[in-house]
Amino acid sequence: MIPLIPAKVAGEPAVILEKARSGERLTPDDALVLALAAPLHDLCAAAMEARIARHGKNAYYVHNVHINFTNVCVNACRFCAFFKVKGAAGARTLSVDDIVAELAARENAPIREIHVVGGLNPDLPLSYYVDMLRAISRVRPDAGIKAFTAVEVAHLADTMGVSEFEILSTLKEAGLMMLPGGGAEVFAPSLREKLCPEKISGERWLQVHATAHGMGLPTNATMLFGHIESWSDRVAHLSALRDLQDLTHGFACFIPLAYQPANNRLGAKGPDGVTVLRLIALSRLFLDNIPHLKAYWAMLGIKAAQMALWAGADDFDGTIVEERIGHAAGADSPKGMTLAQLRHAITSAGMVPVERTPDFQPIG
Ligand code: V47
Repeated sequence: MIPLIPAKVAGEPAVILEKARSGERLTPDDALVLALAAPLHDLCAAAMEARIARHGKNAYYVHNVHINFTNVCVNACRFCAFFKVKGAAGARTLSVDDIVAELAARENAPIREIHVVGGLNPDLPLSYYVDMLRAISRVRPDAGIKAFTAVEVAHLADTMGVSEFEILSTLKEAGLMMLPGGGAEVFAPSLREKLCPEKISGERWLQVHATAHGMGLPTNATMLFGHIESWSDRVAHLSALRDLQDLTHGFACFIPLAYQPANNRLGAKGPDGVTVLRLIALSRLFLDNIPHLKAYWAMLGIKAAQMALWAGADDFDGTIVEERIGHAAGADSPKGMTLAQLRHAITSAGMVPVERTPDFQPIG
């Protein structure tokens, strides 16, 4: 059942969709009306027009690997099934040599992006991160390194007693190309209290991204959805991203992350297919200043991700060898895809596969 729209945001979905079509910016109240009351087909059709105007039928993808260098984390987020307490069974931290060996094992693959994120492991000094970046740059000079969420950057700043600017400058100097969008979750403080009470606030997450943008480091942005948040919380999150983007223009891509419910302490159930499409479409219409919108197949599943390409998404992420965070929480997608499988998923959805770099430059 579609929830009732609060009287203060009551408006005509058709009028609001017309407003979007004419290029007028949607207000958060407009977005809430669309989320709650626009017919799914109309919402997706308008988002599709916006997507076609920006990207035609291109669906971008990247040949990438994921390196999760440590699962040890002091944050213990309730939705996370990936983290381990230090010393617990299954806790593991890769050495820089392990990472080099992992990349060397794929030396013939024309990888363009190395996606690196880890838990907040207090035993790892800043020098470990710097050595890692230098080593990756040395063994894969042809790939861009997208590494370390704002949460990790803030953690390093706190443990080193220096500013986030200093941490980012050091990492950039060592080869960091851009920041991934993880750790944003949902910005609403009352939800963070329940989801991830130990994690940095939404304001601080935004501040780290603003700092990165100011230094010429592009970043992505995520939102974890389909757990205990409401449409108002989702719209407020999108609104905070749009406001920052107006100031910095540094976000390359928005990535709605579909919550996976297994093996964690949160116990909510994850989004259904209609919620996925509504959120993708709404994001395309509302985030008029963020160029790309990702259908992250690892969390959505390949079929829903293909559908998302028809609801406004233009990016299919990558080969992702291998995804661990969603799979620890029960994602039933493959852990990685070959380039041929990835291209096939895109072409069979009726889109045109375009290979890209981490910062969304088309290749070839
Ligand atoms: O920050 C944790 C999320 C994120 C669960 O920037 C979960 O290109 C679903 O941010 N169900 C990490 N999600 C992944 C991420 C990402 C992935 C791909 C590309 C990019 C990019 C960024 O995963 C975490 C958290 O929000 N997460 N647990 C879960 N149970």
